[in-house]
Amino acid sequence: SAPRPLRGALIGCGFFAHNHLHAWAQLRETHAVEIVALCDRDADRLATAASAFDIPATFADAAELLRSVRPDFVDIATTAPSHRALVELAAAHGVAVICQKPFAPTPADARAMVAACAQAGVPLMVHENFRWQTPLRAVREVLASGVIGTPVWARLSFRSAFDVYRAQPYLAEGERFILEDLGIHILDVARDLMGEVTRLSASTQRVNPRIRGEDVATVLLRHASGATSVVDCSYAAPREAELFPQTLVEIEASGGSLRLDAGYRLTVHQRRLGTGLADGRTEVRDVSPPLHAWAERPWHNIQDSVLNIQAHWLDCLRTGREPATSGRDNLHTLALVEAAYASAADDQCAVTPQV
Ligand code: NAD
Ligand code: 89Y
Repeated sequence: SAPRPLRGALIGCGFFAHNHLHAWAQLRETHAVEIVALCDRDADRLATAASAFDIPATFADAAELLRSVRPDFVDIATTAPSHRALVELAAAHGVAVICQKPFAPTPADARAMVAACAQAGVPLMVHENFRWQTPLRAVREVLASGVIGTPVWARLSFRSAFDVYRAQPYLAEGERFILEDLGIHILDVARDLMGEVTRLSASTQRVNPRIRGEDVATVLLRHASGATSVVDCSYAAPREAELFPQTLVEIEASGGSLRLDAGYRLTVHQRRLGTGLADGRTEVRDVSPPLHAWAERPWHNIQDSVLNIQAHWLDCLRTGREPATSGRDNLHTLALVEAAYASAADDQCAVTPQV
């Protein structure tokens, strides 16, 4: 028989939350989920989301929502300063939690949030969705299949001049910008593909004079496996073709290499071993993300990953599995962000990430 629908409530009905709501609506039939209530302190945003998604139960206060609705889980789509109070509130009500990235403004907050959920025995997932992008999942599958052997070197590159400040004006205002907002995703993907990081060094720049934080970051990572990778991101990279929001990937391995190029083109090259021949086998595939009915280019790659991570959350809630990007897991990604800022502040000294 069909499982009982899981009842979710969404807190924070701003710019990005509409993607969460579209994805929850798409998962309604396939994954038995229903968003039963919404919360935002801003009455206009609350009313807009309630009417667009036909969700009549609305609250200005998250505590009141939790008391009266008693959902199975909350999906927190607010910005980082509010995360700790909201996650701890959900834990105090014994409610499972999804929390948007960046999980917390400080490592101490993040640890406290993980501890609060562990003590309450509630699942906690950080909405760290980039590793759920269809093209990056394809890269991961190639590595897991072993066809190119053991990775020794990687480059993950996100370079753009897309005007992210229009929809997200707060990105121009913070002392920290690209590492905390976007680099956090690319560092998480580096962990996912290449394993944990033992040392890193970073250099940052601010090119756009109208923002406060850094908009260019270049990070050199040493992985526990002995592999090296370079994570580079920029929102000050005007190019003939705007690639937002594509992450380009190059990986060299013991038995071949792969490249995820612009336009979601994946090239996998296997070296021919033992034959004395220089040539090998090369396969080129289109690994474009699907364009869901509610999605729009160029955001569709990110929007599809929202659907994928939310489907993963529902599978985990039903089976009791820990989500891939649990709060505990995300402490490692946050440690890379902190280490990168520390290294950049100290003129690229090498830093060991501290979880
Ligand atoms: P936003 O400012 O547009 O929306 C946040 C909303 O939360 C606002 O409407 C605000 O009123 C509400 N809010 C804040 N504190 C609240 C509280 N205590 N109770 C109730 N409502 C509260 O922000 P956004 O651009 O939608 O970003 C939200 C988060 O999503 C950010 O952390 C951002 O980094 C993240 N984000 C993630 C991705 C991704 O791909 N994972 C993409 C874009 C944004
Ligand atoms: O906030 C950011 C994110 O998480 O993905 C892209 C973005 O919207 C702008 O950098």
